Amino acid sequence: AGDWQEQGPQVQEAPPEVKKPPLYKVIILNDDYTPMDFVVEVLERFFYMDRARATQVMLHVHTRGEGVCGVFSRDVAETKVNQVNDWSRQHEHPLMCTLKEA
Ligand code: TYC
Repeated sequence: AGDWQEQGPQVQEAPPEVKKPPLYKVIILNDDYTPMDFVVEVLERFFYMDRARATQVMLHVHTRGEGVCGVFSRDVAETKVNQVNDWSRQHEHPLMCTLKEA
């Protein structure tokens, strides 16, 4: 008696020890100036899309205003956003990428 290991079913189940980390969507925004080819190349380079998928996402963004490039941990999502925005600025395009909690 008193040994917790013998209490079996009476012992209350512990809450889950580890919460899943929140996920973030990386969103790409439309603008009037960035060339379509450049957007397709960004999606291939930073999000590993094939040409068909990258073209589909680019056209979705072009017609709808924004679109999801992928869903990642916060660290990875922030890195992708910075990489895309830096790359676009280096190439003097106004293309904008941002984060949204998934
Ligand atoms: N709207 C741009 C054009 O007509 C193309 C474009 C697509 C720009 C997607 C940004 O995220 C974007 N050249």
